[in-house]
Amino acid sequence: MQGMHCRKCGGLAVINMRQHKLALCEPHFIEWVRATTQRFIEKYRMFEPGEKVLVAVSGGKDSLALWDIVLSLGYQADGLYLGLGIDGGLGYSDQSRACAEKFVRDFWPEAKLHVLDVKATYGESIPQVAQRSHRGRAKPCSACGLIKRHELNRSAYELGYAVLATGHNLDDEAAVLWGNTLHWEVEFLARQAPVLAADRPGFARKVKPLCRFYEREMAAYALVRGIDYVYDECPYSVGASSLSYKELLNRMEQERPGAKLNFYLDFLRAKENGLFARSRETIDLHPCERCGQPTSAPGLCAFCRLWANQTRDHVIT
Ligand code: Q46
Ligand code: ZN
Ligand code: ZN
Repeated sequence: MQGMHCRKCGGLAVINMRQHKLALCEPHFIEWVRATTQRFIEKYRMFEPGEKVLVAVSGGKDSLALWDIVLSLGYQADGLYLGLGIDGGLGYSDQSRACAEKFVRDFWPEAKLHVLDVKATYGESIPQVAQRSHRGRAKPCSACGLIKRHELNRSAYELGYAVLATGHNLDDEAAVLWGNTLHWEVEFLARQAPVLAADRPGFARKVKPLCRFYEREMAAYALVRGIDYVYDECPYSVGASSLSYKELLNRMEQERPGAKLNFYLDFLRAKENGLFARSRETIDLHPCERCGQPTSAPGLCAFCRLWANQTRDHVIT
């Protein structure tokens, strides 16, 4: 960053965003991130002042940055931490929870951090349930993804939040898009968007306010704000195909700044112009007989089948 100057004030720049041809100093970068997020919230009609937002907080940089940005913009936002019970020898889940708790204490003590521990609720941690179900022979990721989606949905519903916000950044979204395109997962492509309308009345709308920010922009934001976050990735993410997709997209970005952003934005534009419009209609979703969340399976949804013999005796705090 040596020699770079802030475009707004001429001070020393802390970040140079080649794709935007924009270098900014610390205060102007913070201001730019917040104003840009506000613009995305409005553009995609994510939420409005007065709507209660629940931020899914993992303890990583993106979700903590998201929570910080949304609160600094004046929205009413609380956090939800899902305890997955993942250790990996490093105490990954414990560390993540400690970062989330420290963030609230240090920055926004008036905000509420809800905590839902999977093992305390259902009797088994994610690695344990994955082990006994057919879903997790090699890695618990597919059971984990299913459980996280279901429990975030349920929590937002039971706690009365209209909006559920997640910290997916552009690198995440572009990698998912790449994977879905590579395998022509038309139904997934049809559902990939910055905003997903509520599945049913009473359920939360799902939003991704950071979906147009590069991962390095969010890392820089967390750094300049002094947010402590868990640096380690989940131990099960090693070897995930999404990581190799990210590397590939980074190589493209290196050669052509903005390539990643254009890949994602062109996709959104194609969707706006009607691509996949018909495939959405053909997905037959109905409420699960046990939990009421939408499913395409007859009877119980995949989540409820996973815990078919378990009873739930614990609520979200
Ligand atoms: S799915 Fe898999 Fe992640 Fe769950 S087990 Fe870890 S890597 S946390 S995004
Ligand atoms: Zn400046
Ligand atoms: Zn169900």
